[in-house]
Amino acid sequence: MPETLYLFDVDGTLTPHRQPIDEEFASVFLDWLATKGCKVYLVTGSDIAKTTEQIFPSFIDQCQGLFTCSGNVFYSKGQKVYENTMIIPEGLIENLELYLEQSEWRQQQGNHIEPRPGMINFSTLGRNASQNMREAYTKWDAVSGEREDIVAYLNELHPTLEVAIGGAISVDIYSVGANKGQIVETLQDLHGKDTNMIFVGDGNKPGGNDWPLAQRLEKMDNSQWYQVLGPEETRALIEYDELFI
Ligand code: M1P
Repeated sequence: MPETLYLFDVDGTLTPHRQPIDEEFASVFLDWLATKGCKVYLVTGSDIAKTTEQIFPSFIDQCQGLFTCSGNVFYSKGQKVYENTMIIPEGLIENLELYLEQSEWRQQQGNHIEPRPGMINFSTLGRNASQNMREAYTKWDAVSGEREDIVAYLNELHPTLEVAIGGAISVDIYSVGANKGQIVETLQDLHGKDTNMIFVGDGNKPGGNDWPLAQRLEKMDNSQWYQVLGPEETRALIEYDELFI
């Protein structure tokens, strides 16, 4: 009998963007995991430092593993299993700096270009921004379409890269194929080719950072993906036992 693995994005799916998980939801989730004996993997675009600010250690320990940086780093049983490196194409950093200079968003808060293992995170607002500033930028971006413009700008200049809209204020940049979809091979190596996979994410739409994983699962008979608008919808899927193939 093939195993079923449950895969969850973090920001926007288990937690509000860059916020800790709601304690009551965490308890509902961990009860479900324990009662049903579910094998859970977390799959985030974020890095380990931010993820452990949002998801407490005993929660992570009850999962089978944690993929960070869009699948470019993998942790299991408290150990790092692998970490990919990105070869940064010539001119990319200069192109990002130029975009920043010319951006119409002028309240720039610092830490705009964040290299992570296997990827770069870019934000014209900057990762040092307060929660209020993040919310102001997200509203402005929805009207101005700045992040979609960044994607188009980089796609034009760097065809060897993929650029995805992940969280609320930034884009994630990685080499073609170094996206969340890459975790499928790792999981099949660990659990077998016929493993069933169920994925829940908030970015399962073209251009979103969950989309490559959803697309990869689409090609498998024994898998399913769910798009949510936030942690409340993820909680409802769990409470109403809606996660099945
Ligand atoms: O995991 C989703 C994203 O979460 C954060 O995005 P933002 O700060 O834009 O809300 C970032 O860590 C980003 O890399 C990540 O993809």
